Amino acid sequence: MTNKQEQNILQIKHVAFSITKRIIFRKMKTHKNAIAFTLMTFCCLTLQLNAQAKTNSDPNLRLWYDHPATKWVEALPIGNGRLAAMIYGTPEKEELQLNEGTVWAGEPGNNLNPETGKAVPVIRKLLVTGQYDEAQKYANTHVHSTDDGMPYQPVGSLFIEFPGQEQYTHYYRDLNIGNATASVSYQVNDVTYKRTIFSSFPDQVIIVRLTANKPHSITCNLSMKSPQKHELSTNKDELILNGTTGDHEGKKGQVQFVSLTKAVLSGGTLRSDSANLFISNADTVTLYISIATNFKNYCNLTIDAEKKANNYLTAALTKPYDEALQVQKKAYQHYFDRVTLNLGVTDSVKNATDKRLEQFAHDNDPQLVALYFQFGRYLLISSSEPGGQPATLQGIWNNEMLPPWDSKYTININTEMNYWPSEITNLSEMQQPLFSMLQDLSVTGKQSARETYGARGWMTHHNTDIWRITDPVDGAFDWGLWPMGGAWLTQNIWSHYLYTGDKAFLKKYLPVLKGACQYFADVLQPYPDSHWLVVAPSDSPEHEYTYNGGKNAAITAGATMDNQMVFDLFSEMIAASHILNQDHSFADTLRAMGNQLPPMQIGKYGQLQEWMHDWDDPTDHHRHVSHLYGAFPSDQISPYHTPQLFEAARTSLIERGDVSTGWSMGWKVNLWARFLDGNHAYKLIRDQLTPLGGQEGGGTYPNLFDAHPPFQIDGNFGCTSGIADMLLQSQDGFIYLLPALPDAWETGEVTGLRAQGGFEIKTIEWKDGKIVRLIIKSNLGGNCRLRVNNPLKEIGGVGIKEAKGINPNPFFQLPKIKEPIISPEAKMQSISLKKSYLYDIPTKADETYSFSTLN
Ligand code: FUC
Repeated sequence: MTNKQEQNILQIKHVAFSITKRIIFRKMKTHKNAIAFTLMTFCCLTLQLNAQAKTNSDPNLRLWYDHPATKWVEALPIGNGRLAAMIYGTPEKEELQLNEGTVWAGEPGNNLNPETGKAVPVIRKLLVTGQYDEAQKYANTHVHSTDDGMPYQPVGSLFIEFPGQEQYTHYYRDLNIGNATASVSYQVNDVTYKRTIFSSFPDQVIIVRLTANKPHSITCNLSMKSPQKHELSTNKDELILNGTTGDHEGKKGQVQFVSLTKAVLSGGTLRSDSANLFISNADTVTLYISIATNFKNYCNLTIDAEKKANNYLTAALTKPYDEALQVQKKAYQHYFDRVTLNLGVTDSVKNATDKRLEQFAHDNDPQLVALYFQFGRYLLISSSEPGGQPATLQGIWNNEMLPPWDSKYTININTEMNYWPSEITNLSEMQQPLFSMLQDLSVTGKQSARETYGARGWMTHHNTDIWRITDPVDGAFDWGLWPMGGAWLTQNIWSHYLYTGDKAFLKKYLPVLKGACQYFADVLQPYPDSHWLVVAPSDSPEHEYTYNGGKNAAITAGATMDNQMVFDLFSEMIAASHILNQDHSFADTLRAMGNQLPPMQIGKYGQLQEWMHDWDDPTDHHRHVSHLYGAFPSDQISPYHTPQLFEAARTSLIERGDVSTGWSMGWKVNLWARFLDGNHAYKLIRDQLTPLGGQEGGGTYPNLFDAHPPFQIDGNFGCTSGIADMLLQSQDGFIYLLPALPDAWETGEVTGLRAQGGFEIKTIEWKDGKIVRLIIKSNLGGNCRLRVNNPLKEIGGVGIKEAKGINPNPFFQLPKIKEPIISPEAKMQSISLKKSYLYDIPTKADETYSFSTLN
């Protein structure tokens, strides 16, 4: 059966299932029919099994290569949110470069320097009197924290040498993202060797299985290397590495880690010396790699690392290999199988992944986009599991002691971008580590709020790390004195609520949201000659402006992005207070202050102004497009509700250009989706899926890691989110299906995406750009307002009607955006929107609704 046939059968089963389920539900309501329930459970199981069989065997869910990796960015990543490896797949010497999520340099402690607190009032005064350049110079000399954050660091590498295997044939290696296993196979002297490697979430170990198709064929030596301070030893069949992380910028490396590699043989013999294991003539070898550290939380390093590593290992050894593989697949597929994407398959799919990437600009290879999309989901599951640390700048994969930007959390775009795909691509649980970090920051960030700014609540600047530092990093300059980290990160609390309707979650995190608001309620400053309140000092991330005919500064008061973010933050707290019926008087204060935030402004080129003054330069291609936060990820700029701002934001994006750093292109895919221009969004995907070196700026490495360059994982996540946003949006008061479909994807199917209001878009199938089949599950009930580009009819007659007025569903309420101030020089054009149809469907919780095209 071809993959296409397999998918068709699955689709037919989906329809059959939803119809059967509807009939059965009706029956259950009237007769409480037990037989019907059994039948439904059977249907559910059959479907689940089919979906699983599909992802297990789908050849389109593989990154594969016909040669070993020679560079780190060719190696293939596995991970369970805590334990990760990069696999090179070299026959004669395998390398597994190992990471554990809590192996960071340094020790607990914040990075406050009292000098910053003293400098803030001086900088503020210079800013409000228009002395920007002077404010910048003063900040540059006076803002220096005690440290600039600690680097995330590697554990080391496990090497498996296979003497005499330098000459091989029939080489193949892959990463199957359908079941999260990597494999390598090749032939030496008529013997076929195979390696299967995975990082198990249920068992918390990495397992390497070595097999050969002839008995007694596996002879190999195991050793380890680490760039950390470490000691190597062995204990019979176990290779042991004890290490301590690096000192950095005055902080002592205090994370102790233990790596245990246990070899289990069938057949053959094993001997060891002080630092190596030697295996001879085995039939199969299974290696269990267990790593643990003394890290308990950001302020506590009291875990017994050796005991923890031993406990994981002992427990893992009780399970037969096949069972360990099955439980890992099941745990992974629980998340991964929720979404499928089919954009069509061409012959290009037969080529190795690196060849496809090279040819993507010239080939018709829609499946590479689907693979890249699913790879983003794979990376999020593998680097951000509940209970672990949030995905860093490189996810969880890093081989350097001093990685780029320390591979820490850059929170003026990059960490937020990591989580953009989480809700829409049905991986809501993967946000848990981020929420947990927010809770930590709401404690450590109180110190910065109080001591650096004299404010209540909590705050953080543009970087943090595992110790949850909150004061400026790398000086003031174009980046450091940006007090908005808390404001941006907390948006995820609200969007999680909008997607899930989880009130208990909202209640739990309300203190975090409230603390972030308290800080801004205390620090907003009156803007001269106006009634406005603004954030000062701040910057529009990493971007300088030129004023007074040639002076430069980045430090500013009232950057557009800050106004937008404080507006969101306050609106969210006001809404949360209403939903949870608490903090009403604080909400009133925020309402009054929110009314004094400046409106967005449209400058002389018709652009959305990035700053309070019309300083924008239309020839500037800076990678950050911070003022467009209002269009994505926020919902303040809309073609339907704020058309002038929509047009201005679009003009700004056109002027910024397309090709840029990897993550910048990822952001632009989302923005072009929000501007309802599928072809432009697709152009950005092409730019991003360009091998590095093929253009100025970023692109993609052979292992599909995003290239800033260097590797940053944010671009992977940004583009994954953008692809989803081209197919589904729900921020604008309705659910828009296929809002930005490019001509290149005229036929396809996506299953399992999520929308605000607890709607799961079980299936959208389209042909020639038109939806032909649609299945939506309502988890919370309520009005489902749909916008579609072709007319639909509901199957089952629950009542689809043309939508009118404001959407009554509480998850789709839009805050009122102030009218923009428009420069008299701006030549505004009115926007023209594609014809679309707006429907209302009343839904009940846990019911599924099917639609087809209206011919
Ligand atoms: C921001 C960006 C850089 C880089 C760094 C990690 O500072 O401006 O381009 O991505 O984060």
